[in-house]
Amino acid sequence: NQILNHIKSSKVKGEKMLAILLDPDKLKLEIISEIIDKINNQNVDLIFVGGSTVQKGITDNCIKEIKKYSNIPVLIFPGDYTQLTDEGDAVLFLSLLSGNNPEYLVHQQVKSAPFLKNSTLEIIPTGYILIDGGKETAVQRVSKTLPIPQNEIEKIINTALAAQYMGKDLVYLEAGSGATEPMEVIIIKTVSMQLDIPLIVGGGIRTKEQLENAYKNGADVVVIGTAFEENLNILQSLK
Ligand code: 1GP
Repeated sequence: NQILNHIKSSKVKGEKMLAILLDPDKLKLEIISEIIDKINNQNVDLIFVGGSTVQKGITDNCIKEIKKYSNIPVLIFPGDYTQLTDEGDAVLFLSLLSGNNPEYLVHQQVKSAPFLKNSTLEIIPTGYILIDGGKETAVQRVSKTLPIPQNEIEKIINTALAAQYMGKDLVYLEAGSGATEPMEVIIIKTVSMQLDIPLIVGGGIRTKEQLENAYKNGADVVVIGTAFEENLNILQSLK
C-alpha cells in the first residue's frame, strides 16, 4: 500500500499534495515527453490518468510513455473498467456514491475484478462524490447521475462519512472537469473536519488562490486537469 500510505502520512504531517490529471483522450503520444517536462520538478506528487470516455488500449500506451520520462506515481482514475492497466502504479477504485446508478456504484467494480485479481496495481478504494460545478460535466453525462447541489451540505457530509464507514480509504469531492463554479471552501472545510481519511478535491481549480484555499480548508490532495491542459506553464505560477 505504498501510495495510499504516502497520502496518509502526508495528511498526518500536514503536507499538501498536488495531482495533475492527464486525459489520455486529449493526449497525443508524441507530446507526452514535452508535457511531462512541464510536470517534473514542479512539486507534483501524483499523476492521475483517466477520462470519462477513453477507448480501450489508449490508457496503456499513454502511461507507458509517461513512465519513460517521470518517476512520479501514476494513479489510474478510470472512467470505466477497460481503462485498467498494469502500466500504472495504483488505481483509484472509485464508487460514485453521489448518484443512484448501480453501474457506477458497483457493476463497473465487478467487471474490474477479473483484471484486478491478477494485477500488480495497488487498489485504493475511493468514495467518489460529484458536486454541482455549475455546468453539466462529462461524469454527469456518462454516469447519468445528478451531482449534489453545493447548498446541500448535510447530504455531502453524510455521503462522505458513509464512504468512510463503508471502508473507503479516500474521499474524492469532484466538481467535474472544467467546472465553472469550483467547490465552495465551506464544503471542503466541513467535510474535511468530519473525515478521518484523506480528502481529494478537484474540478475547476485554476488559480494559486483557489489551490491555497482548498489546502487551507482541509483538502489533502488537489487535482488540476483543465487549467494545466490550457496552459502547460501554469505549475510555475502555482508553486
Ligand atoms: C476532474 O477533478 C478533476 O476529474 C480535475 O478537474 O479538469 O477542472 O481541473 P479540472
